Amino acid sequence: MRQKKVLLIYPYFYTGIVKDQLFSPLGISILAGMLKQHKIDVMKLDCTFITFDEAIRKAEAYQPDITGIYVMTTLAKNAIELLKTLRDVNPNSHYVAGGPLPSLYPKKFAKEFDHVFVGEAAKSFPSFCRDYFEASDAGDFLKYIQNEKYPGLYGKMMDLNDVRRGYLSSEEIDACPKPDRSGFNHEKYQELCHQATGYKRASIMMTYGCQFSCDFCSKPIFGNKVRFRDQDNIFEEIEDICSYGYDTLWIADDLFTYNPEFLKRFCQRLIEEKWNIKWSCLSRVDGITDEMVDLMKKSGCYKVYLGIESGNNRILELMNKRTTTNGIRAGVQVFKRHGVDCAGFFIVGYPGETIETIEETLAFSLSLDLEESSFNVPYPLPGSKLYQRVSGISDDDWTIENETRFLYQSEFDENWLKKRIRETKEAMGRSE
Ligand code: B12
Ligand code: SF4
Repeated sequence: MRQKKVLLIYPYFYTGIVKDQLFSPLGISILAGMLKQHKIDVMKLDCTFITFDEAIRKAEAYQPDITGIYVMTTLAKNAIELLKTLRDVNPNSHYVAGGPLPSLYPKKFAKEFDHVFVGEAAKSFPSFCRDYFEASDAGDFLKYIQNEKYPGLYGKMMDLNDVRRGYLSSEEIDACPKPDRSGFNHEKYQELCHQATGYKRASIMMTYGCQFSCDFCSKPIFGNKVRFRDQDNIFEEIEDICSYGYDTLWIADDLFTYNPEFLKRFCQRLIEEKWNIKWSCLSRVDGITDEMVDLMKKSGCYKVYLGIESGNNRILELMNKRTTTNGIRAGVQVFKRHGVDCAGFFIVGYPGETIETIEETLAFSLSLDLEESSFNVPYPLPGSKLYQRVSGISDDDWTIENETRFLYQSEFDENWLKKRIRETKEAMGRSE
């Protein structure tokens, strides 16, 4: 009998706009690692450096029995276009959607796809593929599917209330094999990143989930429950990443620096085992101590990306950030004292802001003496509280990439904001 095959697609086509934030797709690598463990033939189709037509040709040549497509906000259009064309060229494949957007809108995606996976799918999707392939009658398997066996599985004939959303426990996460990073165009990823930053960075996740509830944030996959990976597993994965020629890690966790014990163990191991790699991460500004940052720096941390958001306490409260401007300043100073570069993310033009609070944010950003700042208008991400408050957003609007453009009717003038952002960035350049 012909070996059954799964195709996993990451439907992003490189636009040339982003230079330093390109990473090979981690979600489908995790699924592929697990599928291989089940002895299933799998191909990852990363569209980043190929064209739409090439993607279709590769998918057609592979003739998969199941085709899984990752979808997040900005990739929905590409995903649907690929799906429509693939249904013509590979009509017998079973089409499945997963990732942040289908997790938020399973009903909508189930209209287009044969099945949808909501949330973390590292265990459930590969089990579904295995059981589908092993079933003596695939049609019956789908007809009488026991969705409680596959957490997150949803199909249009199912009741959404029956979807059992799965969050893996730390033990389950650790039991997964390492992500399968083979076959990506690592040379191109490294070349572009090196040109832009001097580093060859790969992304990795060590902790899952975030317990905070910021007003603008959406956490459709990993939710609020924080889980930590076993550090032996993490270091095995780092070894694998280095074997592809990467010299730097971008830790994509929402709250990597939030647990001092976990952070300390990670840094100490990097130092003791002389890994000699660089790393950067996202971080909050609260709970940061000199002892922590000293270890971070000594272990190779060169930069942190901080969600600062605003320079006004009322707006920080409105955003439910649970920080204050004094706390932010203190946190930034700790990083700077130890020579860790700071990049700050700011949101300007939040519903409830005034021209004065925007000006305060811009002035605050300058006063912090950050190495890098990025200013965005609020993006009402589906799944966030902000999204529920603003209206008039259509899916077609989500084609933005690093643009200062409101996706809803705002009282603030985009051109004025663009000008003030440009001026602030120029002033930042002058002070360097
Ligand atoms: C790394 C990252 C990026 C990288 C992406 C590079 C890359 N190739 O991965 C960069 C920095 C470029 C980026 C940019 C943006 N990002 Co981003 N990013 C992340 C981040 C921090 C980690 C992603 C990751 O690797 N996760 C780890 C893997 C294991 O998780 P995963 O991919 O979700 O996969 C799991 C499931 O989704 C599922 N799954 C995944 N694929 C598939 C496929 C199938 C078939 C199935 C069944 C299941 C399945 O199984 C996996 C294992 O459980 C997430 C936040 C987060 N914590 O996940 C945000 C996140 C995905 N990004 C987000 C956003 C909004 C953006 C931007 C639009 C931001 C902006 N304003 O510019 C841009 C858009 C970029 C673009 N190209 O279109 C949102 C998406 C929200 C949404 N509702 O869609 C997230 C969730 C952050 C957030 N909370 O707001 N991002
Ligand atoms: S913005 Fe950061 S801290 Fe706030 S809820 Fe989202 S991931 Fe958590």
